Amino acid sequence: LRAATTRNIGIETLLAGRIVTSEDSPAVVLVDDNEASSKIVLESMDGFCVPVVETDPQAAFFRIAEGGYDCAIVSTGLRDFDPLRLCSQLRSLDRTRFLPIVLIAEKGEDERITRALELGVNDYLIRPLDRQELIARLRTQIRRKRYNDQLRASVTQTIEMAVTDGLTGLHNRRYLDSHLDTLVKRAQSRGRPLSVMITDLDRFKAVNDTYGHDGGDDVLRDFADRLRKNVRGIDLACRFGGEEFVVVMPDTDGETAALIAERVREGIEEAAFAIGADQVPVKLTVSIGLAALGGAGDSADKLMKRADMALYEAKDGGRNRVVA
Ligand code: GH3
Ligand code: MG
Ligand code: MG
Ligand code: MG
Repeated sequence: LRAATTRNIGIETLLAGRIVTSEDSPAVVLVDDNEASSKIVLESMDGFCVPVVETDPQAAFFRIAEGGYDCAIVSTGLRDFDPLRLCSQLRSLDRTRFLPIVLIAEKGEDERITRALELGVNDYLIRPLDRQELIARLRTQIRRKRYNDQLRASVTQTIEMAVTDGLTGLHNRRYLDSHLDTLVKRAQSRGRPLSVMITDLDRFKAVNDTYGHDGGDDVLRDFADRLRKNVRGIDLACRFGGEEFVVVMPDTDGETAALIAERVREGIEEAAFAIGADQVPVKLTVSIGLAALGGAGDSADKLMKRADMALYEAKDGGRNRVVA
């Protein structure tokens, strides 16, 4: 019990960024500055889990904010700090917004309990503690928290899948459609440049005809990787469809975009795409259409149309070229 109350319990695991929790050993923080009362809580929880004890609410806040905990137990007995302030701090931080908080209050603290519940405290117990009840309530909170965590993770995953191209891992057209407008309006309102490039592989049908659809897929994956390496983190690269890709480049004027596009074109011309298990080297070229955002009357739609027209000109002019 004494070892459990030292503040550094589990800090290595915490710093390693992965507190591994299982149904049998939940990660719980007990915030209580009174040795006698925290001892009672710890004893009540013996066999269920070994909480980390924080006597200082601010230190508790920073520890909990690191993440990885299943539940916080906050005692109202804290001398120099309003425990409700800690609760509201935890509720206002993204990382701890959904952390279950269980309040342990004294008899006659009804008003405080009501306020705590209004602040988003999940449950409370009144001293003297009943061991069975304490564990039952914690177990319910922790189970619900883990279920919600999984639910949130799977919703996030579903959303990611819906806006990701399965073949290349780049964003898909749906993602572009829902973000281009925003990027354009942001650039306009800030008076910043923005450029768009559309790339289309030359004679790609011949790759499919010669090496099969799987061979074509290998090339598309490889091309996407090369494209990704040639653009910045803030650029939005996506697979527009088939063998067409679009890169939206915020804060990039037409001149700079032309340099980037030329770098991409040259890189593809010099590259050998490896197809299949035998890594058969295949040479390919790419045509690129460019457009830069114009004045106030311009729009995402017009911008894309100009880039598409430029791409058409690049094809028409003999392929393997950049047209702005
Ligand atoms: P160009 O653009 O130079 O005019 O010639 P192209 O042969 O590339 O012409 P086009 O754009 O008409 O053909 C694109 C081909 O890309 C047709 C289609 O079979 C192929 N394609 C589209 N999506 C995929 C895909 O996901 N995988 C593979 N392997 N091929 C695809
Ligand atoms: Mg095409
Ligand atoms: Mg085409
Ligand atoms: Mg093509």
